[in-house]
Amino acid sequence: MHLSTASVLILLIRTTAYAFSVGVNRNVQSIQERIPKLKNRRVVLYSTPDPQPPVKLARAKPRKKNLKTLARYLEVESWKRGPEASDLEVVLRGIGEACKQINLIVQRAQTDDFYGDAVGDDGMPLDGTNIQGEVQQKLDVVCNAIMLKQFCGNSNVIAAVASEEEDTHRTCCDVMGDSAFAAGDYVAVFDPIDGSKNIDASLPVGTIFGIYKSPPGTSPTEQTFLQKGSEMVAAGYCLYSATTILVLTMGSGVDGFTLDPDKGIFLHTHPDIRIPSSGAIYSFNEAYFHDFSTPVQQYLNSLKAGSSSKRVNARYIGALVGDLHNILINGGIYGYPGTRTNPSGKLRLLYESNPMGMIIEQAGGAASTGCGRILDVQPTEIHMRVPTFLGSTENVFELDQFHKYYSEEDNV
Ligand code: AHM
Ligand code: MG
Repeated sequence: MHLSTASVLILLIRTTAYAFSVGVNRNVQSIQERIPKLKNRRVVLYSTPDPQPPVKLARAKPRKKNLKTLARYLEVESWKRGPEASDLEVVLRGIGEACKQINLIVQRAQTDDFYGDAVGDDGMPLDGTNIQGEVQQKLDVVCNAIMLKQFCGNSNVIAAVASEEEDTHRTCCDVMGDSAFAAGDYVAVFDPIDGSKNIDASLPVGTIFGIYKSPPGTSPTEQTFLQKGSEMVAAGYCLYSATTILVLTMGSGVDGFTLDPDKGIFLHTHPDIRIPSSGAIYSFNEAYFHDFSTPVQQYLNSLKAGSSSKRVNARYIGALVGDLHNILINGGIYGYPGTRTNPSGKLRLLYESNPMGMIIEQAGGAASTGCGRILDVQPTEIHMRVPTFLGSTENVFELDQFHKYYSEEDNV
């Protein structure tokens, strides 16, 4: 029999390995003889590993932080602030519930059909509305209905509402179809689902709201809603993003509450939010650059040219709540300026710029039209628009200086 060199080599390796294993196993016996504790144990020093049972993946069980719930926070605040805050406590608690419902709808937007007109099981159009989700409706209509129901039906605090989704303001009697809902001392403004175009691409969207006092003893008219933002008693937003967070102010500081996905409750994760006094982020839709006014163009150019003290970063989600939350946490400036075709810009004063302005100011930042404080603008109609710049004080101040300088130059 003729053996090749390779075969000889393999034979040699196998023999050596066997001899080694025999040697090692003898060694094991001698070790066991010398260490009585090991006598009846299986000791393996050299062998191929036994097949292991499949690894059980432990379910990630994070330890919960010890955080206050939104309900508890509101309870304590209302105790600290007195009767007016007790009214707000009920309303803000209801907003928390509405945000939870809208959050679920946003999460189901890709898998459930919320589009098109309401239809019944037979596919025929329905004229009624059903906010429970059994009936297919447009997503913004469903979210609007949720907010209406929470504001008007949850308590007797709110007397009337104005929404981005409604042509005019509505009394709570009208919303609920019942004259029993006429008694509230407050009115609410809201945008149920801002940036809803983002939903198709699974990007962030948000809900924005503001609350005003209604003159006592009168039933609210359109005039009741045309109060300056500085008169607001509470404002907030809910961001539906990587986490769902509710940020609110009752006129002394800003607090944030993250929705705990396991417990389904908002927890006080962001006590006393303060915006950095300056920041690197600028958040503008620069696609409209050539349509912006000269001061805004010059400001943006100066940022990019690095003439500002810090290096800048552009971020634009296209949903005010998402963009502004980023600025609130990290610092910088959000801007939706007027354009040559729309000199007042796109954002609505009552239920977008004012509530966001109040939040930003309460967190230590600034809210400007470029030519003055947003919260000082006298509204003339419910859906009025206003150029909007919100963010860190130093950034907004710098933008305002460009407006001042260029308007002075125009007047020379
Ligand atoms: P909407 O209320 O119709 O959703 O529009 C408001 C949104 C804001 O959230 C966002 O900042 C802005 O529109 C984005 O507009 P644009 O696409 O023109 O940049
Ligand atoms: Mg909007």
